[in-house]
Amino acid sequence: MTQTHFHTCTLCEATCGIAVTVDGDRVVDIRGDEDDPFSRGYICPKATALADLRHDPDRLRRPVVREGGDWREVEWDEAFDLVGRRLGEIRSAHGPDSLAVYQGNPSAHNLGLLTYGQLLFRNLGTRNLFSATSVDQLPQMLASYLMLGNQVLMPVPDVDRTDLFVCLGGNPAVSNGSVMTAPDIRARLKAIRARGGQVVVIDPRRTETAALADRHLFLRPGTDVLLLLSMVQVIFAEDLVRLGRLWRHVSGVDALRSAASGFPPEATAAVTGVAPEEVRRLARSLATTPRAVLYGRVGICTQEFGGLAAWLVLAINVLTGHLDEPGGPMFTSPAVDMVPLVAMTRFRGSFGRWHSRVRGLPEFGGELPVAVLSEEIETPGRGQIRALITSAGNPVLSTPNGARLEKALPGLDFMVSIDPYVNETTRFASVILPPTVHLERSHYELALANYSVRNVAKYSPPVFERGDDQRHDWEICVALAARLLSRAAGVARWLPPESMLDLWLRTGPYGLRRGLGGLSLSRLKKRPHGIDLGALEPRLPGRLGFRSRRINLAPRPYLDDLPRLRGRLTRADSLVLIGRRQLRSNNSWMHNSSRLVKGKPRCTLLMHPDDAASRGVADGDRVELSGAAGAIEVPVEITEEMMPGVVSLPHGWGHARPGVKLAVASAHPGASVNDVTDEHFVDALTGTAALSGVPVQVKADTESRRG
Ligand SMILES: Nc1nc2c(c(=O)[nH]1)N[C@H]1C(S)=C(S)[C@@H](COP(=O)(O)OP(=O)(O)OC[C@H]3O[C@@H](n4cnc5c(=O)[nH]c(N)nc54)[C@H](O)[C@@H]3O)O[C@H]1N2
Ligand SMILES: Nc1nc2c(c(=O)[nH]1)N[C@H]1C(S)=C(S)[C@@H](COP(=O)(O)OP(=O)(O)OC[C@H]3O[C@@H](n4cnc5c(=O)[nH]c(N)nc54)[C@H](O)[C@@H]3O)O[C@H]1N2
Ligand code: SF4
Ligand SMILES: [Mo]
Repeated sequence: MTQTHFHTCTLCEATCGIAVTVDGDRVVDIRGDEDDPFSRGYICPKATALADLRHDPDRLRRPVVREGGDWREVEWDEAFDLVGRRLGEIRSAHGPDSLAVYQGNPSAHNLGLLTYGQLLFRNLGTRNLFSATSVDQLPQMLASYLMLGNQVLMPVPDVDRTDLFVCLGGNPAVSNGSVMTAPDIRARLKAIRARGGQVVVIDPRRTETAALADRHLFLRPGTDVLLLLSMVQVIFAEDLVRLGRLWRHVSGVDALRSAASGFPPEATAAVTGVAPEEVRRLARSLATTPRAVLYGRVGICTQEFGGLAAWLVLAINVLTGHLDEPGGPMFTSPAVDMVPLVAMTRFRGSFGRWHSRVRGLPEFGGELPVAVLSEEIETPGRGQIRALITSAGNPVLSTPNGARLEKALPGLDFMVSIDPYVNETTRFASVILPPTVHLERSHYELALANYSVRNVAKYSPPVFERGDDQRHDWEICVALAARLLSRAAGVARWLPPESMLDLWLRTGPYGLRRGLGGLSLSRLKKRPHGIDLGALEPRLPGRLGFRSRRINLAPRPYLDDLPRLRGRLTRADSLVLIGRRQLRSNNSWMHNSSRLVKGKPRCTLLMHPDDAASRGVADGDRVELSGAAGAIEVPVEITEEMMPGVVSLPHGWGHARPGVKLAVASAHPGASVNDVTDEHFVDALTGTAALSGVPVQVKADTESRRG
């Protein structure tokens, strides 16, 4: 007997509805849920791999303890007691900062980790909290904090109503959109052009999104800040500033004008590669198109001037009057609304409250940049990290100079990983606590519903009930909290995260108290395909975090960072590296699904024909790619889609490492780009890793070519 259940794919931010057909405890089919009002049946090839995750023989189902080179299965309570005892001992002997935490990307979709995970990790009392934020969206959160007064108040492009979508450092046609939850983004981008609007892509590679666009401009990696300053200069010089409805609430206009005045397009074109007339055209069309949005994403964040670039993207949207207007960057009205939930708390944001011990990089939102993790483990002294908890992360493959981290991890006194796999990172753990996987737990998109192009709400119960021998992420976190947090120790019974969700729904904007459908968990459960709560609506100035109800266009930390640009204007790197995402790949952790890795090897270095010719490299050759941190060997694909002087390699590969228990991934290993990226190459303002624009060399590998 087969049965069909409705759920949501969370492998990326698009949150597509899925219909999962099961026979007993097997998945027999996963397809798009035609009745999901948001995704309307759309899925990409990754959704079906959720079945592979469920059935993967390599996946751990019970806790394991490392014994020499081997793993021994233990009972859950034995594992929890061991972890509680060892972490407790280390904390007593060396203080709370001797414990560190790294939280990875899948945490963002995980109700249990967003509730009890946060509760556990944030209350350990350590300053050594790390996450994927500092290899990702940190600069965008900082801009929201410094300019709008709340780090979670990040705007979302209103793609469905815009007439001009300018995409800087994002490739939504492949990533399926980020800080822009929008199932079937390709169709939404095509619709812009179909209604007479325009899509413009600015990217060092002519991407899959560029293929859908009216125009593509090449830009030298890491120079967005100069392009953006020139656009600001033009907007002021040509009298194109239109603050619109929010004019009373905007401060810092003059300071922004003078900050940009020294950067006319003629002064930056040689460095950015964008011609002055293109900069002017871009600034004018953004300023004069009534419904327009400048969208910046991971490419503008993970680079040397990520902080400044994220500031200027938001500032330009304000200057041109598009922020919080239909077709512009807007704010959501989600059923569980993070903005008021965090407004009165520390989660509203913080910056530079403390600095990392060894290198002095700043805290942001209670976390330190992960680029300092290795040195904080290696460097003796007070506050040295001696124990590490990783949760839903794989920093050996996903953070700069992973090779150094991989050498540092064995030096820890203790490490515990909450993760279903023995992978490149967790193989160093003393104990691995494997949670249930996606289809085995309930789902509500607590965080990402705040960054969605429509207001939507959806709850899915688990497709499969967890086995008695399994634990959810939240149960693991609760068990550890009971052993590690004194305040928590007295609490005998914990409520499941659903209870918190229900409370938030009921007290939220659509909850019982305010009428309007009276949303609650039980009402949501009756609508298994989800509920559409309508298009985005103007939310400012009400949501601004500053008591003054102001948007600050010129926060001090940015102005103080500008002098650093002088060095950039005079530097010329001969060859720089950028990343690349691929439709069948999901960061580092879905390569154990045969259906996603089959076909040609994908961990290839893209290179422009001129760069290849000058190095004597032919298509398909294996080359040595080296940077400050180290060297790897990869095959080359020669293509004119690359800007000359720029090469591109995807991240998340490099599975041929001893001890990794991923049979399929290890047979399609690729090499890790983060063995080449440099942990010292960061945005000095924010500490965000500069994974783009990394200076590299490529050498023809004559040995392997012969072989
Ligand atoms: N060079 C370069 N490096 C990059 C990037 C880049 O563009 N270029 N991108 C960066 C970005 S944007 C990100 S977000 C990071 C991602 O970096 P990470 O978050 O560190 O890495 P992931 O590959 O997402 O690893 C996810 C881990 O979570 C586990 N996992 C999956 N689901 C669950 C779950 O439900 N519960 C638990 N407990 N564990 C689970 C998986 O087995 C895997 O070990 O990589 C960054 N690194
Ligand atoms: N299929 C798939 N989808 C994913 C993921 C995945 O691994 N695979 N990862 C998910 C995650 S964790 C995230 S954070 C999102 C990210 O979503 P996006 O931000 O859309 O990510 P990318 O596809 O990496 O796009 C970044 C773009 O920036 C360009 N770029 C690089 N350097 C620069 C620069 O200096 N300036 C400019 N202007 N552009 C530059 C790159 O060429 C690339 O086209 O994707 C998510 N979706
Ligand atoms: S685009 Fe693909 S990976 Fe992303 S949520 Fe939809 S089906 Fe899942
Ligand atoms: Mo990410």
